[in-house]
Amino acid sequence: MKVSSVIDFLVRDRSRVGLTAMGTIGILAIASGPMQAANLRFASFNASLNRNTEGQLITDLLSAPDNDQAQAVAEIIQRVNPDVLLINEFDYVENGTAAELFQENYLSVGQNGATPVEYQYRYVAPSNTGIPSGFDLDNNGSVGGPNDALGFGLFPGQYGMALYSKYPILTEEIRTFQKFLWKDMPNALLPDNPATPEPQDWYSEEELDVVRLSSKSHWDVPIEVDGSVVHALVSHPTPPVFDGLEDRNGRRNFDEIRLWADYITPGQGDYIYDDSGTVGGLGADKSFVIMGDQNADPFDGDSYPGAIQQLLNNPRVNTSVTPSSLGGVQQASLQGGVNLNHQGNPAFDTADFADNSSGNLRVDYVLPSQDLEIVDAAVFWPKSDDPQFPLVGTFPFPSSDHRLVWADVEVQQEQVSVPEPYVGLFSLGILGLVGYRYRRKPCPEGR
Ligand SMILES: [Ca+2]
Ligand SMILES: [Ca+2]
Ligand SMILES: [Ca+2]
Repeated sequence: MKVSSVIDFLVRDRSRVGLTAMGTIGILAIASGPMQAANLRFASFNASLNRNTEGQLITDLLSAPDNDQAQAVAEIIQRVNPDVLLINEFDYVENGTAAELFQENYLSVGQNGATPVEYQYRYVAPSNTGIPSGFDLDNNGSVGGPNDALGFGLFPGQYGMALYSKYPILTEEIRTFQKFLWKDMPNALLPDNPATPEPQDWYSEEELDVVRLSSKSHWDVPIEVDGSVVHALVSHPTPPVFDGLEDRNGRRNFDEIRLWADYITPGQGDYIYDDSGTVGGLGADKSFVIMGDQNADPFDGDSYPGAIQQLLNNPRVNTSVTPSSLGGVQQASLQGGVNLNHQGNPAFDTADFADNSSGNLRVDYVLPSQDLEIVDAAVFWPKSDDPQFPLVGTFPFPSSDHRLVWADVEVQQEQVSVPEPYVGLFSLGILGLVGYRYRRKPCPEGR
């Protein structure tokens, strides 16, 4: 369209000129306005809402809205009031029934005077836990049971995950990595059977065709925040213990963490395929928050060397603020044992494990991308004289052996960008309006 005809088009009809000009001014005002930021609280909580039999979680959440443990978990969530919340150890139930019941019967009910918290958006998906592999994966001479499942579990979906959000989840763009095979990771740390001379032969060729990397699942869940998108990268790598010299769980834990490290690193994620067959990692310009119980402490415990450093030392991960608590420091001191020999700062601990084995560790993480400024962060672990201390307590725990971890991050609202050809067109619209008014001004209305 020629410039003259554009102006002609704009001035021909006065109402059209008015609307066009108003729209133009409005859009230009947004485009030239200051960048706005939304402050979002992301939280990761291994809430121990798993049960030992299939369906028990439904029974607990449905028929007993006064289940003590679920109430304590709900009150912690209400006291912290996250905008986006990952719950680890939440049994997977088809159609999200358990996640819905937990919202309705617990989160939507003010616990102990706390304000209810409403999540309009939820996501759950199947977990590898408890799915029979058909093989003797733990090499104990028999097939079956939780150790031979695709992920440790007594029934399919035990120890699953649930994601709750106050902001819209872009469901169509979710990627899951439940079925990614461990052997398909380049230079995978596949375990070795020390009794044979061949390397990395704990699993047979036939077993490697079914052995999945993720012990539960890995989800990339894009969340829309006022026009911007933040990818929640959530998972729950297997504990690096409960195995033998072959260290199959420690090695799997390392590679489960590595999947996200490669996923966010430009050029490193090309081998990764999701459950719908799409290949590749996360774009270098994408914002993300990695959340989950990674079952790896930077200094203490039994994880494979460097496991969590794959994320903590990744240049794309923002570690400017480490979530901390006063209660973690106090409990490490009170509980003693191996805690006294730990290298890590107990203020960063997120789990209260037995003090004659691993002791209290930092295993739960909320790790934003570098472009998301961390405004504040903490571990919900009050000191023993705090009125909220009974929510976390000491063993046997009223809620969970893990503590909720949160971080407040600033998400820049997407600047409204007008494609250049349209900027030109809108500018012409204003010129047209000016010209129209200039020409019309001396003339009486209705001529
Ligand atoms: Ca077995
Ligand atoms: Ca061997
Ligand atoms: Ca402890």
